[in-house]
Amino acid sequence: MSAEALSIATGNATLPGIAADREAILRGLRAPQKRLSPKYFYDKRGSELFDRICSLPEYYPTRTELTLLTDHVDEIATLAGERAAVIELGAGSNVKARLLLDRLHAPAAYLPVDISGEYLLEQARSLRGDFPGVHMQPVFADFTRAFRLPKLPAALGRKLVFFPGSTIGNLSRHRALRLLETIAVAAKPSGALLVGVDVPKDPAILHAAYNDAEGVTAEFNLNLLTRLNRELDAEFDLRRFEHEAVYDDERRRIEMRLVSTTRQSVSVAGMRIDFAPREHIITEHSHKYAPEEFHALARRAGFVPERTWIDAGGLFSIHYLTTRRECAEVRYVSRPASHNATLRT
Ligand code: AVJ
Repeated sequence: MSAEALSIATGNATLPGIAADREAILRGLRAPQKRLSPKYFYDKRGSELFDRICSLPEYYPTRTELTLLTDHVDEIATLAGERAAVIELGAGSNVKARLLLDRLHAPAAYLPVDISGEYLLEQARSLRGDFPGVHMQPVFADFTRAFRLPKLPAALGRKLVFFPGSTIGNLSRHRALRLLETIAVAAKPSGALLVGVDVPKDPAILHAAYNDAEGVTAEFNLNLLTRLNRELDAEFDLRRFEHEAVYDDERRRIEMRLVSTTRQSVSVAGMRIDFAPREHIITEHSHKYAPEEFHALARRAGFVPERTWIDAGGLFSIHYLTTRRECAEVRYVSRPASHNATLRT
């Protein structure tokens, strides 16, 4: 175990918290359709609530993705090759990274990138003692904006960008394309992307996943208001807002909302925000992609889809893509027989 201090590199975020985003947040709250970015969910408490969501019986993505990763990690290791540098976007909990670092072939570096600074450091610290040979450098950054990656050690193998959890689903289809383009450029010439993507499915399954019986998702959603109260000097009364999550079958996305149960005015950072009865703030979109749609998006961004793994239930997918243009064939592995039933056109 190394006693050396592990410090955070600054990607683009500097201040902890949301005070620096005051203008953007107020703009969202004053728009005709009120909205808040889901990136603000992840203060310390929000990150902890999200980890609780991940182990809920209704929330299938995390355990399905972890099973897929566990089942295919040796093939992923072969594809990634020796001395890979793993760059994880939206790192959060270190469970998946631990699995990768355990099984990759002599991984050289691990750079978790996250906007939740405190949680990022805690998770990286608990990893580093177990992987003394891996250069570890947490990066405090909002990856939806341009950020600087710290210098990587010499004699690296491939850059492997790891983007699990269907976090990409938070972005609109257009912005997902832009982010994939950025990743492709950053990973060139021989880089790869391992990305977890949620897929369209029976709306009842989706509804349950975002409206759990225990109410943890509701607490996660409402915690955003608690955070605004604490960090932006807001005065939301949490008893006058409720959680709602609806699936839009046509756009293939979940929309999470905070619904005002009454007519009310709320002061936020000195501004007055008015709510009509049942008016809502959109707090999150979670887009779902059938494999073919994701491949098309990734190709437009400059990636070549090489492998796609889907569980037998057709619930979740992980894709391994490279920035090399030579290998064109996509091989489906464990493609469920019922797969076409989950496709939307
Ligand atoms: C972290 C964006 C993948 O969309 O499923 C879980 C966040 N929100 N439950 C998702 C979330 C409500 C999650 N992502």
